[in-house]
Amino acid sequence: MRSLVLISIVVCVISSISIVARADTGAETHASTHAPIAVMGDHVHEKGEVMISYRYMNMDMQGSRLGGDAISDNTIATTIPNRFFGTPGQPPTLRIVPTEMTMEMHMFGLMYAPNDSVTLMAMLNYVEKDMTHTTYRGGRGTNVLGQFVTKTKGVGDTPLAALVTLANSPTYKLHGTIGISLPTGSTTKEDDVLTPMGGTPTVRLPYPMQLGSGTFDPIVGLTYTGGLLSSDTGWGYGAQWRSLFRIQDNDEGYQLGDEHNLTGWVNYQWSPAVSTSLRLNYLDRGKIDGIDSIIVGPVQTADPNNAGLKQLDLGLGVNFAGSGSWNGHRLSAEYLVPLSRDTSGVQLETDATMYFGYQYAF
Ligand SMILES: [Cu+2]
Repeated sequence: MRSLVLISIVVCVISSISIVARADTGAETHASTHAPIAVMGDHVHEKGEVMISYRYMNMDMQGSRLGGDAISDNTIATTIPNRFFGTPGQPPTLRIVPTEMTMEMHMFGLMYAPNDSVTLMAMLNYVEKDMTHTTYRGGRGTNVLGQFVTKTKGVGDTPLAALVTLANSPTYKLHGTIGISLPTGSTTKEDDVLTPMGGTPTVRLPYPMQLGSGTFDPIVGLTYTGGLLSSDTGWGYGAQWRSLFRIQDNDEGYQLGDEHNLTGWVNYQWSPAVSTSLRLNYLDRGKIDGIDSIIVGPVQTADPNNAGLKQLDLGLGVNFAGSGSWNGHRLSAEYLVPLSRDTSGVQLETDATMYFGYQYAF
């Protein structure tokens, strides 16, 4: 994770030097006209314009949390009840404790504006997840039997959206988002686990390790950008509301929780080629409704109640916009750290999320 941040910083610095060196040819694109890179569907295009983009995300989670407080692995293993206790072979408490998770996502985006008031966008996501666990020996006590890692990778869900311009004045812009997330991500991924009795069966992995929702999920949102829209240096700002609704159960018998995202940012454009940003992001994710009867185990992630989350993140970002022969090219990075987290039940906690993006409009 640390090396990734360093690599990103180095790439950004090198690119900024090359882009700034070309800036004297007269910039047509401005660094601050886009939101920080982790904000999706933040801008619209003019008639006939196409944009391709690639974003990389790395989310790092370590240690667990119950509500607003950290909880130790030993406490989970000895005190948190196992909802499956009573079925054969299930211990009374959660004897398998996730200790760490990394989620990486490669996002390939396409935007196209058939006219000046509508921009269409699609995103193809490739997801890789791995989760490390500690298995405690038998039904009680704090003796550790061993550790194991489960891994999944593949295509995630595919959002399609139309961004509709509602206002386009010299001082601010406003557009609405309406779309749908297609269930292209798997909900039936399996891997080997280590049980408290020492078995290593192949099982369907718990909810956070699956790649998609299994449902068609409507997306709605509203994005406002203001301040600096044409001058070379100065402040800009923006805000976005975006919600993803779950309106049906998937084939496995459950639906993931709705996701509501509210974010606001300010950015300062140092030159047409470079801007930096500060952002607050609030995520409210509901708990899972229903249950996949195949997902059973003495582990927090197998309980649909351990899925709701309210989290406030602070994001630091940088945007570079090319000019001259690099006009239309953008390079961006954003680093998010949580300011507050409140989980429903026991969950791994997010420690940091890194985004890196490249965009090219023509
Ligand atoms: Cu675009």
